Amino acid sequence: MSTYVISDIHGQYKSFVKMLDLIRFSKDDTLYVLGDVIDRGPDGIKILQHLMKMKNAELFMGNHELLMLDALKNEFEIQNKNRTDTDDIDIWLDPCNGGLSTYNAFKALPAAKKQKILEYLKDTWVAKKVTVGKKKYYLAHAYCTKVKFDDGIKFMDLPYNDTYKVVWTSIYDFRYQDIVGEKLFPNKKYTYIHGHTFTQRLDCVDKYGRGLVYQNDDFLGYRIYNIDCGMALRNKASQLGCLRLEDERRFYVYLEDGLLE
Ligand SMILES: [Mn+2]
Repeated sequence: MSTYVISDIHGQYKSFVKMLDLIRFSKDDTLYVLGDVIDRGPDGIKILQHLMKMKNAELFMGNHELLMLDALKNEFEIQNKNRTDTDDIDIWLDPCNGGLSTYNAFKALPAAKKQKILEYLKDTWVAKKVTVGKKKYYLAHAYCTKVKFDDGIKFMDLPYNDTYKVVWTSIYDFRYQDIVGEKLFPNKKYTYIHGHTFTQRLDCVDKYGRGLVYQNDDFLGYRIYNIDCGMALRNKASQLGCLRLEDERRFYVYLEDGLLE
């Protein structure tokens, strides 16, 4: 019975399946997926559908899932070429966000399957507290919410702007902003685990330049892990990282197929 956390799979289905193999994921284990399952890589929808079938996997909202939900509010307009309010879909499909592969796969699905996916995305966690042994963890895609909650808070239960802040804020950019005096996270007893900012940006790499899980036991006074090892880059430095909470062991699958070069 182990607890695993992964993040930022970004459409790389094969790497995701390899990771489940590597950790020998079983029905007695729990998998927390901290968002950004979709976009950039080819198979985001396939990963979502896989997760939907897993009883012991829980998805968190990432900024890419939020982009998708916002964009698809306008799907009817786009299909009918009646483009009056399509900013959101343009933002999602812009190459800087890489939503096109996800959008094309979604568009090809029958209406009932589309509906199930959208319902699943709306039912995701934004933040959740998990206790493993004596250790307490706080999980979210990128940041935290100042809204108080017990064990976890879902997208539907949090005001939109709060979700937006949780999924888009990089704490590493925050560091250079003038927030001295404001608490970064709510409670120092927790270890904060997030993705969103690939660890190559923090120079946390192995000898091949591949992203490694970033651990900092004193990040402005907080214990943190960043487990986004750069699948978004789609190059030879890209890895999928996974953290097992019981012993904080890290697992890696480097990206083989799906490279941009
Ligand atoms: Mn992200």
